[in-house]
Amino acid sequence: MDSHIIHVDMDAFYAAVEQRDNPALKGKPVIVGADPKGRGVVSTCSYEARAYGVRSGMPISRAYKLCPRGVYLPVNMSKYVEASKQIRDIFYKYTPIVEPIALDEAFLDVTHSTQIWGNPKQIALMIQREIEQNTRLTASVGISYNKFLAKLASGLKKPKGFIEISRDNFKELVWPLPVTKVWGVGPRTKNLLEKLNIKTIYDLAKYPAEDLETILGKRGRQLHQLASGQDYRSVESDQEIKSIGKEITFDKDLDDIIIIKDHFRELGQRVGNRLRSKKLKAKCLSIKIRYNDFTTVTRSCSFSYHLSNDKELLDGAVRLFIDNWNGNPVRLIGVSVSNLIEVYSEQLSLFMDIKEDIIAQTIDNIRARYGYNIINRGSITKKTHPPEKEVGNDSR
Ligand code: TTP
Ligand code: MG
Repeated sequence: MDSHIIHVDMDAFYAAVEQRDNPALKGKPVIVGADPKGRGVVSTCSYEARAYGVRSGMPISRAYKLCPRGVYLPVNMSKYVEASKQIRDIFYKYTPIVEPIALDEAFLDVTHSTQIWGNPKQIALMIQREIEQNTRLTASVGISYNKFLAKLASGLKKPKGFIEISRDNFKELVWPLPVTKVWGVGPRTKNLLEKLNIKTIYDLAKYPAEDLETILGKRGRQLHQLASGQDYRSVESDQEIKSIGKEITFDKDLDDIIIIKDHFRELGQRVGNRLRSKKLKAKCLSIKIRYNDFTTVTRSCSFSYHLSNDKELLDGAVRLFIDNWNGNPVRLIGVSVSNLIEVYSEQLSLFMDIKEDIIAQTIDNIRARYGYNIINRGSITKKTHPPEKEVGNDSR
């Protein structure tokens, strides 16, 4: 039996909250983010501002050039968190299996809710209406039989989108879309695929999976599966900590691979330390690279079992970096882990690296007693000191 997955994503979230709270802003280009005279970026903007070409993540100075008459507002996080709580309460009314992805976005598995609430479309409609009634904000929803397609569906017709991708309309709706709509296809992969004459999701689905694997490795096969409408990831309903991450913004942009790799190892180690202090293990590792032009890529890999030792985390982070760096100067990097379990609930795996677990635990014990910088792994060559602008928290 197919799963029934709903993906909900609020429309122009921060900007919509600001417009709701100040009706004078309705219908105006509203840009939420850093000071327009400073070096920061746009967090988001209203659809009216998007008509001027303003986008999330763009340097705010550029947004100001594109839309000088816009209303520029600072981020007011507590208001967005409040709205986020309200929408999550609505989700949990319809299913316990909710995977929040961001403040304004979540996956819901409603497969077992249909007996009480009606078919998935009816449930999605109720959720969409209830969000609007309770928060006076609008959401777009996507309904499908897996996560990839549900998310794709919610983004197809924003704002206030309501689209179901079924097995019947999959080819008609999905195949004509550009490959960049497939999870994990950023500008670099897009260029690579273009050289193979793959422009649409249809082109990707029709390309032999074996050839894609030869060219792109394991990811090639995964992309092929997604393009064929297959995605076997389940909605992870963990209400505990969802991810642990550390980031660092460099004082000067870096392009020396050895130094950047060292920073990845350092972050990997810090993430490992945090993970173990919370008695957690992780199955998914992600890195973030923000280039000097502010384009940002995130890449992830999954381990075959849950782990928390530094070696695999830092080796994995460095591997992901080497595989994905385009050689341009880097402004910020990050390492995070997700898909977490508590250690006591873990099934012992035959493949677990016990030796590395013991090393990591020993290092933690020494650090807990004598301070973080007293000891380091031999693989880190740079003079170790805590990154000056390290940020990052556990997120739920
Ligand atoms: P998104 O859902 O990506 O964007 P959005 O809700 O503003 O607009 P859309 O209608 O296209 O969904 O992100 C949700 C919020 O997260 C967004 O309102 C602001 C914040 N955000 C940032 O702070 N920086 C970013 O780079 C992005 C993409 C989002
Ligand atoms: Mg959104």
